[in-house]
Amino acid sequence: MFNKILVANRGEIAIRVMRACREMDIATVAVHSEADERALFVKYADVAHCIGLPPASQSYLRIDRILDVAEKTGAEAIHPGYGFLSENSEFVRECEKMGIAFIGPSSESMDASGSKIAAKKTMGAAGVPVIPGISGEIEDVESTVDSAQGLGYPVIVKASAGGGGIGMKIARNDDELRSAIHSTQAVAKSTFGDATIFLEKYLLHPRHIEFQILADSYGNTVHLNERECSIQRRHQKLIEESPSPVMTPELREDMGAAALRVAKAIDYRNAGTVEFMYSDGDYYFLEMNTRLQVEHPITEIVTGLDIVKRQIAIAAGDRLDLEQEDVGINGWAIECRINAEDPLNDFAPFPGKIVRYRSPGGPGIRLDSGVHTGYTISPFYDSMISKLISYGENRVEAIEKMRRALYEYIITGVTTNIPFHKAVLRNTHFLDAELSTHFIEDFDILTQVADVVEQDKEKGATFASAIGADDRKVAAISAAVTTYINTPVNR
Ligand code: MV4
Repeated sequence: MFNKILVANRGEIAIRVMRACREMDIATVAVHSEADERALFVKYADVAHCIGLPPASQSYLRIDRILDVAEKTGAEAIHPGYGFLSENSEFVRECEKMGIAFIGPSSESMDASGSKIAAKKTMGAAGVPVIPGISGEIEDVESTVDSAQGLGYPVIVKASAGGGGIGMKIARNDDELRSAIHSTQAVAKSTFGDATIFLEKYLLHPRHIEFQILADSYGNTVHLNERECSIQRRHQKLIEESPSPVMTPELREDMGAAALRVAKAIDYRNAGTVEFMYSDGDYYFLEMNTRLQVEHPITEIVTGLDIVKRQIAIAAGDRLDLEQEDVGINGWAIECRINAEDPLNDFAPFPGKIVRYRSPGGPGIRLDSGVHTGYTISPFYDSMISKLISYGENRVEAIEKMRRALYEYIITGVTTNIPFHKAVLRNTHFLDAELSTHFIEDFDILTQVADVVEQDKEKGATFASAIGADDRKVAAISAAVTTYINTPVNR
């Protein structure tokens, strides 16, 4: 096992990884920018090194400086977290050159999932359902328009080198398709330096369902069931849950087997996620995420497995002492991403100083965060404050616990999306698990967010009124919102 690990990330995920290290008696090295000098993850680490200026391009993305620190401190392995360098195959190759273990897949597996067209071809050949489409070289627009008619409108044009929906365009007829091809090619060229595009039949109301995978270096691969991540906004997930409300044991076995074929097709090692779109009983491979994901805690809760510890053990060459039949599902977990952003102002980021901070707790609550009273949320990085996770015996109990926790959570000084989560957690379509990637627009959630803000104000329940008050006052305010919290989930 490793003696020392460098964590090439910041915030809550850096702390999450270092917690696993501490339990495994592994020393930790933090690297940080000048903006994070006083951050919690820097204090949590055994040693910390500043690697540059606040913009990520001058610190968290500097492969040379991170590897310098690894060498200087004698770190034997690097955990990349998510974002930043976590899916950068050049970084993996540089680690390999220096004899430092990268806690993740090989650079080859990473590259194999980089090109969407190539990945789709590989997965189709491995017997994994893919969305019907056209993925030859698209050169002649008119012949492409002809073949799109065979597919049937609407179609979606995507960039092969793309991700996160960048450049994607939907077309409902020939004219729209002609302009979509040109526009996606232009965006793909300017964003990724690669104008290669492909076409797919556009699914109208898909759900986003993903499978967590663990694979060791000896060909042992298991999946840790699914997460449903349909509630998102501009490809930014906001609420995830595990298991998925649409899952049946048969579908899980089928999709789980497909996810394992995906992992095997690219000789995958370590933790990864296979994303699918699901619509009316059919599912299709979307992409493979070759990293630990933000929403991994809900899987940890329902499976009882520590994914980060498993990642470290796999990277150290341990065997996965786990068979598929050992992986169970115990209860239900929901994650709400708490962001410093204003849902009523187009979800604009709201960086600033947290004046008052009181975290929720009690039975069925896990909070992964890297902030505290007096902490300043920097405009240089993403606006996530914490991940609030609730769990119970079933979905109803997980919802009740989440509602309670959302009303216990006090964050003042910055605007947060807590009212958004309160609105969703009482929306009847959410309660009925009627989810899709268009959930927010389809069910007019933003109007309900405005209602929540208004009602909380009327009841004095926003907690803003509790600034400077003692905890007894806070408790009294809590009591004022029990009506909301106790609205029956089963109607
Ligand atoms: C789609 C789709 C519907 N039909 N492809 C968005 C991110 C990119 N990786 C793929 N995406 C989509 N591809 C077809 N053929 C709808 C989306 C999509 C989406 C997918 C997963 C999670 C959230 C999403 C939000 C909007 C659109």
